[in-house]
Amino acid sequence: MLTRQDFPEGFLFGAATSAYQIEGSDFGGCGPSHWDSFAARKGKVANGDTGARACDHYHRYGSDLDLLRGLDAYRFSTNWARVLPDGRSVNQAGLDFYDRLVDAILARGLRPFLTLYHWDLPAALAQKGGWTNPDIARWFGDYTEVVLDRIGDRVASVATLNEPWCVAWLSHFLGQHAPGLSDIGAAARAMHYVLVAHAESMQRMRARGQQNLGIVLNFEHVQSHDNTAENLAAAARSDAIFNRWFVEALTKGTYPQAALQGLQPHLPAGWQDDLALIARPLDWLGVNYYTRQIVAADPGAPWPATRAISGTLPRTDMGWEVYPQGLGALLNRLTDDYTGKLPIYVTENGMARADHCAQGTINDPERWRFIQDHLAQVRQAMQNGANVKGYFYWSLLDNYEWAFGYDKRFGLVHVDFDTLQRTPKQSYHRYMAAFAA
Ligand code: IFM
Repeated sequence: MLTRQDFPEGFLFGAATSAYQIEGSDFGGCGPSHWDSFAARKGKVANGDTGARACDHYHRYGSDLDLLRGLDAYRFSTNWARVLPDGRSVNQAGLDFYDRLVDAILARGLRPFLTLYHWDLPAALAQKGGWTNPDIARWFGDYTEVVLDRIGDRVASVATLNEPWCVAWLSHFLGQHAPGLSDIGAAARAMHYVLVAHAESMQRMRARGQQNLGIVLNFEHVQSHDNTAENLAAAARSDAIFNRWFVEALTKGTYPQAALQGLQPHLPAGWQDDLALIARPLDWLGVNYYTRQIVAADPGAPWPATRAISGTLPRTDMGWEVYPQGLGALLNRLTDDYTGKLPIYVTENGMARADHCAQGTINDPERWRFIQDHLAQVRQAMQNGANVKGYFYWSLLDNYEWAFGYDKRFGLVHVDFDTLQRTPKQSYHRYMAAFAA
């Protein structure tokens, strides 16, 4: 079994959450976000669930943070719609909440790892086109400054955005997340503007002297179904859109050709001029990793004309194959091809499981195996030269799993969504025994 001793001095162990998924957006003057509008549309979110109450972390953050005592760091986000309910005017109660939250994180000896955007776009900004409107960069820059004016003096690190692929492609092309579009033009604009918004936020933070700035990207291990030329090319397109688009722009100032093939005609005029700013240096890169994807060509489908092939590995409750080797391969690929010595944090990794609480006990050995197997890959990648500095389990609590509502449980800690009772799972006890200082 791997424990803290198997990792270098200073390697951080933590857990991650996000605002909309746990806080409860009914409280404290939070405004409506595009997730509230999306969930109100029939069939978009399981049971029509929203984050209105979620885990009621807004009121229970103190005892929730107590659960993390002994770990090194806590990754959390601020809700844009709580801070600026109409997208422009400040909700002081929202900032007061994050002020208390950061103090409470520090009081428990944890480093606050802030993410500025984890998908809770104010509905008022979504109505103006959200991530497809070029003004999003200025809006996001202004929001960045409002948040950091209040808590920037105490956070250990700041990520601009969580998972821009989800913000852009999953939400505007695949239609599975808010705003639920299936429009290649909107998707291409969002793929670009999300990076322009990152660049604007970074520039504002650099100008204020804010330290330790990064972005969190999601990656999957992409494999071709077989060695035919069509399927290899389809896998390359998928890899370019999912894995390469963002990291290549951020580290090299280019977009991959295999993705430009389909996206270039829809990009805004002058997009090339933004790349120099997008590629300004990061202090670290956040890597979220959960699974692999097997890809084949689908000639009848619109570009990128790919389809997913079902693999044969054991799956989590999300239906995602468990493929730890993909994390090791990814960390080495990123190091070799993009990041070099840049510090990397595994900012999310975890599994959903249909956990049931029986007399106050939840035994989830598969989750502990999942964590151990992925950490073994992290360790191996570090031995091969990857500069990995920390690992955050997703997630501390069972929470609002977006389009799946409350049906999928990723937490180390079980939440009963009727009573809101928290019950640490077996994996929580093992995680703390192995990795808490
Ligand atoms: O719950 C999400 C999180 O918000 C972003 N990354 C993936 C997780 C599991 O789907």
